[in-house]
Amino acid sequence: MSYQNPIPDYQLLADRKQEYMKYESSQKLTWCEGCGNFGIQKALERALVLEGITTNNVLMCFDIGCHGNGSDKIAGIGGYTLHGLHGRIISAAAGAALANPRIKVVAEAGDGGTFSEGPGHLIHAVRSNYPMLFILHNNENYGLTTGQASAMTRKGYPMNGSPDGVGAEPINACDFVLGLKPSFVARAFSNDVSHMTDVLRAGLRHNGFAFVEVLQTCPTYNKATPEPWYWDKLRPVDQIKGYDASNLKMAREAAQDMDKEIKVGVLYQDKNSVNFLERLPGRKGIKTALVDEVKAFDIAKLIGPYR
Ligand SMILES: Cc1ncc(C[n+]2csc(CCOP(=O)(O)OP(=O)(O)O)c2C)c(N)n1
Repeated sequence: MSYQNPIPDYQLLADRKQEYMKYESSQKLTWCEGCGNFGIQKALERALVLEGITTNNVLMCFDIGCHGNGSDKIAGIGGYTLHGLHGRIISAAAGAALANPRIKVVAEAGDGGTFSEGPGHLIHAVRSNYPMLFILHNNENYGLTTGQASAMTRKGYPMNGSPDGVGAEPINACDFVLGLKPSFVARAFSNDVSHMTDVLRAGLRHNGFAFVEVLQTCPTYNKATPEPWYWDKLRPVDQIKGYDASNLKMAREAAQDMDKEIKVGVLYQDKNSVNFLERLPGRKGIKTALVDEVKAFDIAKLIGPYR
């Protein structure tokens, strides 16, 4: 390990043990041994509890994939989860976030779903600045369907279905999103739970679309970058003298290098971010949420003749 972890807020977590236990589920987690999803789930649970967000005040949305198998194994008591279609979870989560801004919306998806099936949804969520936290589980492959190459797989690395490797360069997720003038971009490592907890806490507090890429170990299918490969390269930006997370140009430079040094932490944040709902002229001065304004409407007469 090349740097010192911040000391996590153990006392506060201990004080809130009852809340924490509500996020724990008695169901068996079926991820492979050493899978980074365990760490991501733990960090998210801790971040929610430390931010004082109870299970009935959050909607957790999952895409299809290995990470999505966590959807029925979190928030076991009184929590709300949604398991969507592959590559489409951002749009479903955004709808929920806009309909009821009083709840916190968190969406999670793999690199396959996000950057092959659903990049259009990601692009417009960033531009629109929907109020939600999005966690990209980047294990550099399609995990659930047993290790095919994704848009994040390293060039030339043999995978199931492409034994000679793919010829295309992988997409750098943070650099891609930073090119869209986002309001929040961060990166973390799945096996550094305390650092990731801090990053997710910052994302939960952000007013707008908070994009967090988690570099996720996948010992079963991604042999190119095993756990020690990451530890040797991680560099938290808050330990870099003069690093300014409000400077988009600096953030892009920091995001680009993924071989010599991998920058982690909040790479970029616009602290004056104005979210999608706040920007809508038609919603100015309206105190109610869209869910309060929905009225019951009897459609029986409309469908009557076709029953
Ligand atoms: C539109 C669509 N395309 C393909 C599939 C088949 N499929 C299900 S899971 C999966 C792989 C998921 O990979 P990723 O999104 O990276 O998540 P991971 O399993 O690695 O967490 C695929 C291709 C699908 N369910 N829906």
